[in-house]
Amino acid sequence: MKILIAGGDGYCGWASALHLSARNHDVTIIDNLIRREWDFEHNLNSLVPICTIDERIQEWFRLTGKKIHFVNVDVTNYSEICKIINCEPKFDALVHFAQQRSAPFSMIDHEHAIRTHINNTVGNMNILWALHEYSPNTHLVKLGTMGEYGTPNIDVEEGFINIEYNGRSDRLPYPKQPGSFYHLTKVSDSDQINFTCRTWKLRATDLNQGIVYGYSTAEVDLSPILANRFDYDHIFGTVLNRFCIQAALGHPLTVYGIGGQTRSFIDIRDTVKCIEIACENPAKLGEYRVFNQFTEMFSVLQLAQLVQQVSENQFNLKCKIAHIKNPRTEKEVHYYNCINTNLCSLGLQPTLLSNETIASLIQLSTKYADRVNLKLIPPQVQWKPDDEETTPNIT
Ligand code: NAD
Ligand code: USQ
Repeated sequence: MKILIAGGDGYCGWASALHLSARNHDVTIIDNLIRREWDFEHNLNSLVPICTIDERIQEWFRLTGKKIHFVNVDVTNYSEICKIINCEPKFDALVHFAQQRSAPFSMIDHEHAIRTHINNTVGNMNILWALHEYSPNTHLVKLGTMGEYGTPNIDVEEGFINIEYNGRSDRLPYPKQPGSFYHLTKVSDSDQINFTCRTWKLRATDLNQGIVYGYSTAEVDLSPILANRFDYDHIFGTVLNRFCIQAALGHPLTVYGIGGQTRSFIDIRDTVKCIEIACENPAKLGEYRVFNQFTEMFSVLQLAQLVQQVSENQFNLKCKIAHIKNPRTEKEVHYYNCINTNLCSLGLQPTLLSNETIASLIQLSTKYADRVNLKLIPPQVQWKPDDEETTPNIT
């Protein structure tokens, strides 16, 4: 298949581009490399050093003889995105990763919220318009997020829920309760995509992905020049990756509040498989389908305890769990049960979180420990109002 990967220089996008190219798909990456600029602007760095996109692509060609094309395109620039989507032969699938993806980044201040909103919402709408105008057969595979649903007191279905009301029934979009301006943009994207599938008969798969953890994939591991980013900072670092890095450094694990916040998780090795499955099993014309892309659910405290056990038992590292004041407005104890049958029924065989994976992340972190700026670990973006009750320090 001819596949366009928007955001292919990022954590999920780079691993997916390599995975699809390895399976003989004809891959083109578009990315405006803005994530590298945001890192620079906020003094952040990936734990693992990453090469330029040109070096990465050359190395992939050198090792495999497979060509990945790269074009520097900003998806918020409509004429640029139209030019790409209109080129012949048309793309079979467009995988859209190209967004500002950090909840804390979107909550820093008014300017960061607006930047996130414009980047994500305009970018998504440009892609939909360009597909409508130039390539309505191309299957849009869009990265959404499990955080669109929030933490309702009922099971979370895959995108839609059957409702009975006043003696009538319908299958309606599942109610959304996002927890940050970033997550809100994803809700808006889902509405836009659903609308354009109904109205213009586009075809799309909305992948509501859980929190991604891990580093290794078969392709990324082939060479240090193919290295992927691995974020540990308080803005882009996600919880399990952060805990593994903190354990390697002997830093207390930063559980926000009680740690009963339960979320959905997926190993990056499964992310790339899910993208392959979605591309190779396209939605029908006019169909908007939603897959919940995660394999397991854990509370933050459960993860901290797992990382603590592995660091103490396998590495003899002293590992403390620190319950620090939660900077976010979110429930710390709640019901959480999400359905994820769609991808499994198309063949996904989940890679479950293992002690080996945690150990490999601790080892990776130890290798690059001297690159860590400890000041980037404690949370600095606060969106819980100051007068709200705070959690006691129960280390
Ligand atoms: P990332 O920041 O590592 O990569 C995003 C890439 O998109 C970057 O290379 C960036 O330069 C590019 N980009 C951003 N705005 C762009 C624009 N306007 N034009 C062109 N390129 C642009 O993020 P990631 O972790 O790889 O996440 C990728 C997608 O997956 C995001 O949409 C994110 O919301 C979603 N997702 C990620 C996770 C996770 O845990 N990492 C979980 C669920 C969903
Ligand atoms: N948390 C801690 N300690 C930390 C970091 C986070 O306790 O050091 C807690 C947070 O309070 C939150 C949970 O862990 O309850 C998850 O936080 P996170 O930063 O790992 O993930 P989140 O902000 O939800 O965002 C990440 C990605 C985003 C993606 C989302 C998937 O950055 O792109 O959309 O995961 S989901 O959470 O399913 O919406």
